[in-house]
Amino acid sequence: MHAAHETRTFRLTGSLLNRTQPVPLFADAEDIETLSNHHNSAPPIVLTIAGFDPSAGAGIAADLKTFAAHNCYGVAAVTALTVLKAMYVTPAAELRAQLDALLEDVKFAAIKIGMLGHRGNAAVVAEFLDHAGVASVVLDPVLRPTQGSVEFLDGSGIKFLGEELLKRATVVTPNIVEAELLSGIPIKDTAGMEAAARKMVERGARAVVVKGGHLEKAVDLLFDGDEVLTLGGDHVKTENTHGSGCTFASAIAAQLACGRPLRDSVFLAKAYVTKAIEKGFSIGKGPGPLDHFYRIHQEPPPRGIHEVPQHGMHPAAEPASR
Ligand code: PXL
Repeated sequence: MHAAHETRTFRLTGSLLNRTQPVPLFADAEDIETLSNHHNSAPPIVLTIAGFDPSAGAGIAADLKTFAAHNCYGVAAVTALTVLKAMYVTPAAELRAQLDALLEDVKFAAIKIGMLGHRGNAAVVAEFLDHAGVASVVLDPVLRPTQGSVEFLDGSGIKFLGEELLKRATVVTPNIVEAELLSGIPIKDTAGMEAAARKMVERGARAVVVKGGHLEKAVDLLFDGDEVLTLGGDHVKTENTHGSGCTFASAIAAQLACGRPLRDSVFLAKAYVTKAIEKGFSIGKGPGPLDHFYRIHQEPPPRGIHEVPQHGMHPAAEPASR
C-alpha cells in the first residue's frame, strides 16, 4: 500500500517520442525517458467488505469490476472465500487487520458491505464504520446465495446486523427473503415490500431498497425515509444473473462516491445492472456473470500494435511521419 506514495516512473523508449517507425515495446538500457504520474488526481476510492467468489461473478470481484466501470478505484477487505457449496470464513482479527491497514492509508468516498460470514466479522465492521466516519455506506445483507443452502451469515450475525449494522447504513439492499428476515414481515407483493422497508427504517436504516426480482412482478421498491418509489426496470429473460445483487449495491456505492444523491444513485444503479444483466454471458455450469464493462465493450479492442495508443496519444492523432 505504501508504494502508492513512492515515486513511480514509466520507462519508454526515446524513439516513442519522435517516432516514424512502428513502436518498439522494449527499451534499450541507454534509450530511456522517465515520466512521472504524480500529477494525476486519484478517482474516488470505494471499499468493499465482502466474500471472494473464485468464479469472479459475485462478491469482491463483481464489486471491483463495478467500481472500475464507474471510474472509481476499488479496494477490498475479504470476509470469506466461497467455493461452490462451501464457505471458508476470515477470522475476525484478520478482517480487522485488513480494515485497519486500509483505513490508515486511504480515504474512502463510499463503502459497500456484502457477505460477512459470522457475527465476529459483523462486529468488526460495526466498529470500523464508527472509526472510519464515511458518509455513504451501502449494506447488502447477503444471508444466503440465490442457489444453494450454505449460510453466508450465522444466526447471531443476522441478529447483530439487524440491531447494529442497519442503523449505520445509508441504504440497505435486501432481496425479498432478506427483507422478510430483517423486518419480520412476510412479503407477497409491493404492499408487503413497502411495509418491510418501513419497518427496517424504523429499526434504524436511513433508506431501504427491497429487490423484488424474485416476485412475479419484478419491481424494486425504494423507501428513503420520506417517500416510496418503485423502480420498474425491464425483466431480462436470462440465466446469467450471478452476482446481480452485489453489482447493484456496488453501483449504488460508486454513484454515491461520485457525489450523486441517493435517489439518483439508486436509479442509475438499476439502469446499469439491468443493462449488465442483458449483456451477461455463460462461462461454465450454472448462471453466468454479468458484463460489467458493457459500455467499453461497445468499442472493439485494438486489432494490432498499430492501434495501441502510446504516451496517451492515439496514433491517428500523432503528427504525420517526416
Ligand atoms: O450472490 C451472492 C454472493 C455474494 N458474495 C459472494 C458469493 C455470492 C454467491 O455465490 O459467492 C462471495
